[in-house]
Amino acid sequence: MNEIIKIRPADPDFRAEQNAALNAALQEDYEILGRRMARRGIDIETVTELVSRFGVAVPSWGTGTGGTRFARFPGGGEPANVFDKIADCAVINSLTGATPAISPHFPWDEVADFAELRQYAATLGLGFDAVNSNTFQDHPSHGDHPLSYKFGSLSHTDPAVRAQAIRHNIRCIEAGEQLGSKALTIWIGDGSNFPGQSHFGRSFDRYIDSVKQIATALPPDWSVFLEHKIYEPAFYSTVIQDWGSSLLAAQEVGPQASCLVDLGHHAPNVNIEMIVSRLIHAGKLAGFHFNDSKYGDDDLDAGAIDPFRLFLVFNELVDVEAGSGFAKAPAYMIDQSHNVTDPIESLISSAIEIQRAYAQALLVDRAALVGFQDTNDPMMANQELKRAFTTDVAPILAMARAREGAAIEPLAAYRASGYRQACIARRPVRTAGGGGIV
Ligand code: AFD
Ligand code: MN
Ligand code: MN
Repeated sequence: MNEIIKIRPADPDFRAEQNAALNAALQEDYEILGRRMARRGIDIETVTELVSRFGVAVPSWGTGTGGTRFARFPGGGEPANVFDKIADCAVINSLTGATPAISPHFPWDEVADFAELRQYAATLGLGFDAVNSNTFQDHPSHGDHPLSYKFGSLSHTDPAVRAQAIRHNIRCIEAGEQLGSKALTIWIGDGSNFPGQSHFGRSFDRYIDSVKQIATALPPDWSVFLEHKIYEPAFYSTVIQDWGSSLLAAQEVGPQASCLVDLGHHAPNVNIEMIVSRLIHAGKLAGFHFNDSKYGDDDLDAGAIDPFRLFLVFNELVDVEAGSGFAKAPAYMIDQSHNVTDPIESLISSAIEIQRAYAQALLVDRAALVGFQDTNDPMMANQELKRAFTTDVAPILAMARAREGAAIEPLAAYRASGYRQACIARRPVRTAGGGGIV
């Protein structure tokens, strides 16, 4: 069905060939780092093992070129359908060894036979992460959505539109069951552009009522993740605009509902790592959509702008892991828009940056940090975090990849593979278009 998958990144011999020239230097760097870490009482092998087990899901929509409100400049060889998207995800996973699952979006990724889709992904070593519903745009070519979402979906004033959006979310759960997913992520664009346009309280009540109805369709081992976003497409008020609204809603919906943190969905300068801590306290941290930003929901590559913030988020997560542990492990997913890069390269780079932040957070001496906190020593407490953050953990990441048969240098191997050129030759040309944020 998709002969492109036979192309080199998926071939272990190709990766071994690429690694051959790099193995000796890696071994040397890894040994030196191991000795440095041992002096601080950290066993490098323990960290490498944890890094190897770390996985982050790739969004199916991230494999295509994104756009801004103004334009989209299509890249070459973009995926034409969900099978192509899965093939691209398999390339990312085979080179990084860090992205074992794909997160589908409906109806964009709708197929007639979900069992076939699951099977296809499994043959490429991929599973399915959270399924995403889409009631933030209209789907005129899709029979399930005759009514418009222009004025909202789950919080719409018209019960018929709400019912249509609820039905769509339930269908997403049904599709996800066939794919082996365990969670539904709901992000809505509902909100208002003008003061007075909508009633804050009533629209929030309607949203909660709708999500409660969706939650009744969840299998017992499933979760529903509520994703907040401060603004856009609504510019005055958004129904689930912040973690407070998200938490209130999740608490009312019940134990299967929790709050998803997309790093780009906050006001500038907000302390996201503290929000993470508060959601952990409430037992309501669902997981993440990783990306980076400078001004708003920029959807830039994870770690591209502020890697220290990414590290501080992981510092909170590792703190829990090292202590009481999570009742349910947070879901890790990337959510970015690639406007000027090859999406596969951006996703490879982001997966590595996320893994890097995790590895750095594992290097924090937790007992020492607590000591500095409890004795009110801000300088040394901060130094402890900085020491972990400034440690070059690249040899750990590369060794984890080498041992898994992934690529020591994934971006270089990807470029050497000629995969994109093969896609350009085989996939239909996409025409340039108007705006479109996705
Ligand atoms: C949006 C949101 C949400 C959505 C995705 C797809 O973050 O996760 O599902 O991007 O466009 O900005
Ligand atoms: Mn998101
Ligand atoms: Mn977003």
